[in-house]
Amino acid sequence: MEAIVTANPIPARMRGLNRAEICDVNFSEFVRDWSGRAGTGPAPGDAILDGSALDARGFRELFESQLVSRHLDLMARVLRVQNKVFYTIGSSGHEGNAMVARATRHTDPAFLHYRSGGFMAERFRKLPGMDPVMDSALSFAASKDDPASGGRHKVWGSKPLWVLPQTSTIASHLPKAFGTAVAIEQGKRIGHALPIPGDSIAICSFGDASSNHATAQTAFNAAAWTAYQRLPAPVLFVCEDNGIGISVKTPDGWVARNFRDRPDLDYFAADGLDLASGYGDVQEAVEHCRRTRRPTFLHLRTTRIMGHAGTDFEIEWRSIEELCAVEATDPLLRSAAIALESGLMTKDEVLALYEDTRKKCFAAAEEADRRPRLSSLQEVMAPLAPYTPEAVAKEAARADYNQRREEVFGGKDKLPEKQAPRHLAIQINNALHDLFAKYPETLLFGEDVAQKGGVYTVTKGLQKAFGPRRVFNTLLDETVILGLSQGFANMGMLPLPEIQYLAYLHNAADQIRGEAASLQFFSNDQYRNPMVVRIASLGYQRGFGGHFHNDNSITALRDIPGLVVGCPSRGDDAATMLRTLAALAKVDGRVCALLEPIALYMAKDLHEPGDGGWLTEYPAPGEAMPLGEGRVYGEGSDDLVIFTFGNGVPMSLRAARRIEQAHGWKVRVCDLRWLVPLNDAWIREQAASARRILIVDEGRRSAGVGEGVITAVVEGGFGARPFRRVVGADTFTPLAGAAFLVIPSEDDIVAAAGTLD
Ligand SMILES: Cc1ncc(C[n+]2csc(CCOP(=O)(O)OP(=O)(O)O)c2C)c(N)n1
Ligand SMILES: [Mg+2]
Repeated sequence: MEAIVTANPIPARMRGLNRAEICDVNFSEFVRDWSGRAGTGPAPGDAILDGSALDARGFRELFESQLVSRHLDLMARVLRVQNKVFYTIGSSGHEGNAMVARATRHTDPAFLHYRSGGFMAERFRKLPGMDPVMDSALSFAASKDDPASGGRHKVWGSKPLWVLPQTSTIASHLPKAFGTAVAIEQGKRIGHALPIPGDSIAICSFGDASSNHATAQTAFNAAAWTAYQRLPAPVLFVCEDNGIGISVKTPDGWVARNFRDRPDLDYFAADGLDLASGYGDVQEAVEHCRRTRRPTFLHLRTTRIMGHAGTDFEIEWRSIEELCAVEATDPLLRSAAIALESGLMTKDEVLALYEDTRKKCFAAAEEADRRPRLSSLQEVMAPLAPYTPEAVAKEAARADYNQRREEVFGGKDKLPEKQAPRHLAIQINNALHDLFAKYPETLLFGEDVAQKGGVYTVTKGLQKAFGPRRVFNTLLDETVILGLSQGFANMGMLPLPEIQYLAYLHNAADQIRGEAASLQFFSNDQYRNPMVVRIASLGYQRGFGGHFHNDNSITALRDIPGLVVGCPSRGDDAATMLRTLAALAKVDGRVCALLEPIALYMAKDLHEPGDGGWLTEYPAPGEAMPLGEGRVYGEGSDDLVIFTFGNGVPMSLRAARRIEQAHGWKVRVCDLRWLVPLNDAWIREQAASARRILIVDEGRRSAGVGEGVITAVVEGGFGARPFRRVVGADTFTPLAGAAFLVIPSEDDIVAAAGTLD
């Protein structure tokens, strides 16, 4: 589109610092000064302009949505300085994204760019009785009544409108949008009752600069990888291209060049600055995505006026000529021109609508400012980690799927609880079979999990038993695995993703840290993405060396708000823990991780070769492990209490024997089992009667689990007892025998106990 306002010579008024004010005045002046020929005024069902795919009614509504979006921005700039509004990243210049909302349905799940205010306003039309102005104003004001996040963030979000609130991390929502698209199709294939119509598509919008991000690229790649195999992935990627990211310009033509010819990512372009000409192209892209179920890339031309945010004084780093030229591409000027040109509205009507919308936005903002804000820590955290212990315990112990499990295991006599004691890998495998029998909406996926049954055969037989629709290999990308998990969860399924090694979780951790674990918080618990992420973890492996297969960093999981992390050391515990994790996911929507100690997968003996001391019986359904409950070996032994987990448990039990022999002490070993959150009360209870305390933590020294245990002990008032920590070094793990130098050994435990004498 050509610039509508000529920027040369630039009048003094337009050289001002406050570009929001200038853009505001530009609109009114533009309308007042408009001197084109007005048409006769189309009827509601007529094309707004000759050749446009948009009718007059549609245009009028889109124009109104654009104005709502614009005036919310202008209001935010004014009221921010009065501390009535707390967010000024706006949608000005992007209002044409309203077309995407119009061409889609309110049941198409949407993951939106922070500039998709026009989309949001338009989507509100899809359900009767909803008010985009008030709802948005409440979010801008961080009001407790904000229907999207309950005052926790200014987000575009709505439960009834299927807009799942996004965080600020650019591009991080693309993998889950892809995941949601796949989930719509997968849900149908496994006979799962979807919460939305079966021909829905997933929509996500993002900026031009964001399209370069690794997290975005991985979603495009995964979508194309899927489509290449003729598998459906109905995701509409909407790139709102304004040519800039904060202050860095996207090279001219880069987005088109980068995406136009990508195989299996179908490219459409639309002018988001012009409703009359853009709408047909938007519609075409949407219809293509819905009909073909193929990943579709809609390149939407936008512009950015009023800076990146209220704090971005563009005039300080851009020439005034350039600024004015950009402002002249304001899509609202074009919409006003269309309204006038078509004869749909008079100048007075346009100006009245403009001012009326302004009034509504300010009135809503003032009202929102009078509403209560979050005022206590308890209120803030209420939706973060819901926990209903009784319901979880009941669900975890629910055992009404006997018939199904008999089929799965091949008859009553073959049920795992009727078999001889087995090692950890087998019991996890049995427990997974049971979860699949219990929950028909369970899916297990990851790298090598299907035919091969995982690197450690923990998932062996699952695909055979439950089919390739429920157990499948993904492409090699942890970000995508976790994006898929969020997608399946969004569609009401229970994902059990596997991360092949703990080191490779760190590679994609933001998908849990910033995304999955934050959804309940930022949606005020209206949206949940429950999952149980299984991760092969920790050191002490004799067969497979090196850092990345022995990673022992638990710290990165310890401070993720709301996450639950369990770490079983033996097979029966793993089975009952898995039941509880699945119940936490089902009942309270929690995001859970199970750290499976690789070195214990096959461990059979405890003290002597052949003693079978680390084999356990399979707990029959009906048994479950309460969240936070540890296991005590040597109840009543008080001379020394060892707190530990994972590999530390059998090591400490062996060391305990030696300590008992050397010092004559009675030793109690306490397996924490639950690492996040730590059960401080239980730790204190165990510490209360301890004469000496030892902590055996195979994780790293800094900020590891051991620090949490010590804090609980000291805060419990037991800090005066002699205590010591045996803990991994703050280092990467070397290859071969040297690996054992960096993590606690049995000798280290015995020696540390000796210092407590
Ligand atoms: C992962 C990440 N890195 C950096 C930022 C800081 N940041 C916020 S917006 C932005 C620019 C985004 O530009 P673009 O994708 O073009 O969107 P636009 O703001 O232009 O609509 C940056 C760098 C962020 N939010 N997330
Ligand atoms: Mg941009």
